[in-house]
Order: sequence, then C-alpha cells, then structure tokens
Amino acid sequence: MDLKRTHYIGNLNASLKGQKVIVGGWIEDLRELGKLTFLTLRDVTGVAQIVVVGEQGLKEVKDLNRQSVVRVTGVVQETKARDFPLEIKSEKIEILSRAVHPLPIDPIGRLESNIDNRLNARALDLRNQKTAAIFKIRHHVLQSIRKTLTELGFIEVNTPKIIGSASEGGANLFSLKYFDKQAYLAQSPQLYKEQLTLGLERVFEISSFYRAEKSHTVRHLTEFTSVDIEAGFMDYLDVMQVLETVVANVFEHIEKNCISEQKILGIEVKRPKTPFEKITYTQAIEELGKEGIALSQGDDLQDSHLRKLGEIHPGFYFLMDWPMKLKPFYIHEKEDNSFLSKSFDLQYGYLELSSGGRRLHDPNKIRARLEEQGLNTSQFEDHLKAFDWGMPPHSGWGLGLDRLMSVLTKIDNVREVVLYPRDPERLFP
Ligand code: AMO
Repeated sequence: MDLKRTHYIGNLNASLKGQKVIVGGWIEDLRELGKLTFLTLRDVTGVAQIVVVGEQGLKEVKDLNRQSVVRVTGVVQETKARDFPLEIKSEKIEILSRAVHPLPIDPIGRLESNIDNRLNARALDLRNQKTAAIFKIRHHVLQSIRKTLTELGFIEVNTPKIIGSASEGGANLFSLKYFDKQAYLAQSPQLYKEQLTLGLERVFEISSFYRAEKSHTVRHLTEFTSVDIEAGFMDYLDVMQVLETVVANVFEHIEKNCISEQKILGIEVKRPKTPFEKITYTQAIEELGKEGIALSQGDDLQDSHLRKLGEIHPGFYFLMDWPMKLKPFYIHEKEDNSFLSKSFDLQYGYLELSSGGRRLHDPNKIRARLEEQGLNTSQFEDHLKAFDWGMPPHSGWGLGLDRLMSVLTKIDNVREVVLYPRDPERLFP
C-alpha cells in the first residue's frame, strides 16, 4: 500500500491548478448532489473539497463512514464552493482505514460533548479543530520557553522521577514499591535542580511531576507539567525577571505564530504589559483588610482570599515576601527581617502560576529548618552533602505549564489543555 502524499492540504494553492496531486486524510463530510459526490477531507494542515464524478469507485466511497482515512489522487481545479478556494477532481480514491459508525463523540464539534466523554475518546477528540489548536499552541509554548531560557544561558536537564525521599516535604507523595525498597514519584525536581547549580550554574527542566492530592478543582492534577529553573549567583528578584521574560515571550510568540489557532479558539493573545506588578504579602493582607477580610501576619491566603485579590489585580502580578513559616524548608529568609522570606508566587488574578525564591545554601540552616518543619533530616543527608562541596547562592522557580496554558487559551479547566489528564478519579485512557 503506497502511503505517499505529494501535498499537505494546507499547501494547495492556485498555482497548482490543472496539476495532479495526491492528498490523504480523514473524511469529515460526504454529500451527494446529482451525479456528483462531494467529500470534505481534512489532514493536520487543513481541509479540502474533493469532487467525485460518475460511477467509478463511487459505491465504495458512499458506504464509507465519516473519519475513515483515504488517499485521493486527483487534479486541482477551480470551485464554485463558497468555503473552499479550490477543489480536487478525484481520479482515484484508496481506502486506508475505516472508522466505525457511530463514533463515541462527534469530532467535528457540531454536537458538543462533555469533557468526560471527550477525554474518554481523546485521540478522536483531537480531530476537533478546537482541541487540535490547543495542542498546537502548547507545542509553540514549549518551543518559546526553551528558546528564551537557552538564550539566557540555562541548560536543559532531566532529573529522576523515581526518588528515595521527598523533594517537597512529606505530604502528597505517591509511594511505590521499588523491588525491596520504598520509593516515591518526584513532586518536583527541587533538590536536584539546586544541586546542579554547583556544576552547571543555570539549569532548567520541563517535565511531569506527581502530587497525591485529592483535589477536585479545575487547576489541580495528580500529574502535572512543570517548568523549573535554578540559577547560581542569582537572587530572587533576578529569577523573577527571568520568569517575567519567559511568560511575556510566550504570549508574544503565540500572538505572532499561532494566528489561525487563535481564530479557531476565538481568543486574542497579546504580549502582557511588563514589568508585572509586585505586591508583598503584607500589602496583600492590608488590601484584604480594607475589603473586610481580617487576617493576621502569618496567616496563609485561602482560595477565597486569592479570589478577592484577583478582583483587585486581574492580570499578572507577583505576590512576594511571604512569611517564612508558610514556605518550604529550602527557602531563604529576608536579611532585614527573618520573619519574612525571599519568596514569590506569580499570580494571574486568583490563579497561582508559579512559585519560587532564593534558597538557603548553608547546610546547617537547612537542617535547622527541616527540624522546625518536623521533617527527618537523615533522609536529606545525601542531598545536603552537596552543600559542603561549594554550593553557590542560588534561586529558582517552578511554573505550572498546564495552568499557564489555561490562562493563555482562556480555558478554565486544566484537563482541557492536557492530553491525558490524571486526577484522583481519572487513570484511563
Ligand atoms: P509549587 O508546589 O508551588 O512549587 O509548584 C509550582 C507550580 O506548579 C504548579 N502546580 C500544579 N499544577 C497542577 N496541578 C497540581 N497539583 C500542581 N501543583 C503545583 C502550580 C505551582 O505554582 N519546588 C517549588 C518551586 C520552586 O520553588 O522552584 C514547587 O514545586 O502552577
């Protein structure tokens, strides 16, 4: 069976009129008008009208279900159809793969399917142009992030996902049997990325990480994709600048490179105004106080508080200088106020997109903080060894890629922007 195509459908143009071409794709629609049959054929680049004249091969084609895969040999010609600039007059139609009828969801999207049915038939859901557009954008987002970080001198690394002790403290760990030992799935590359600043100075990783959280929200998954950086010789304000550049460049890249995808999704992506606003935790508490929400220094901000802050600050903003007691053991205190930390979250309205900060690099301070947080220091000794080998002062952040995608595409549920999302209920497909 010959599978070669001479053209992607998206590359057909007026200069090809009168020429023979071979295209291939999925049948989206099939209509008969007198002696003519019109097929709508889609490949990953676009959609074309195919005209089948006369009886040759017609019976077979008429019996085909939508979403069956065919290869068409034919001649490019002018068309009277309103929706197509050209059409192909078919000479030969080869059936490569048959689809069943009925399909579990309508992949054209004329009949809306709910998210669960769509996820259950995710491969087919990608034939819906809206869904495909999301994942084409996701590809561009990843490209843009890699480009920006590489230009800023960061080296892409891969750290282990099967680990022997918690990277983010005790909670939310998936544990698994590792032969006769106990192992865990990494919650983040935190400890490794810090160690790597010793040898490579600036590193980044884009990977899946795992949290055993029974959260049923539109922003939590048990497996999520994180963009992580860590940089020696940078303080927290420096890595906040890197984060702002990464995010603003993503928006600019999508604005310029994903024009048809934006149209399909009905969105308009624009580079956000920089610099992003910076508000401190203390200011946030004051702002909430003015709204009648009484919080004391040291209180954590709950979802309802972040929602209120998001109304006051609807776009991107940094929420910084959190109390030490609310932050993980590796976060550095502020030199002029040890109650507060050199930490930040990047928010988009109510939604936390990223968190990071300056790290402790004195191993004794880290040990003290581990004890303060009730963590077992002996489990971290392997990690802490590296801090005696010339660990540079360093800072970094982790950015939730799925949440960034949700902001970018204006789609609230992160499940929509992840191919095969994992949440407490969903383990298949
Ligand atoms: P944190 O735990 O805040 O920080 O995670 C960083 C970012 O990852 C995303 N994220 C999630 N996205 C979807 N589902 C989840 N369950 C989930 N958990 C986290 C969020 C969040 O802002 N090691 C630190 C980062 C650092 O300091 O470098 C960390 O993991 O967008």
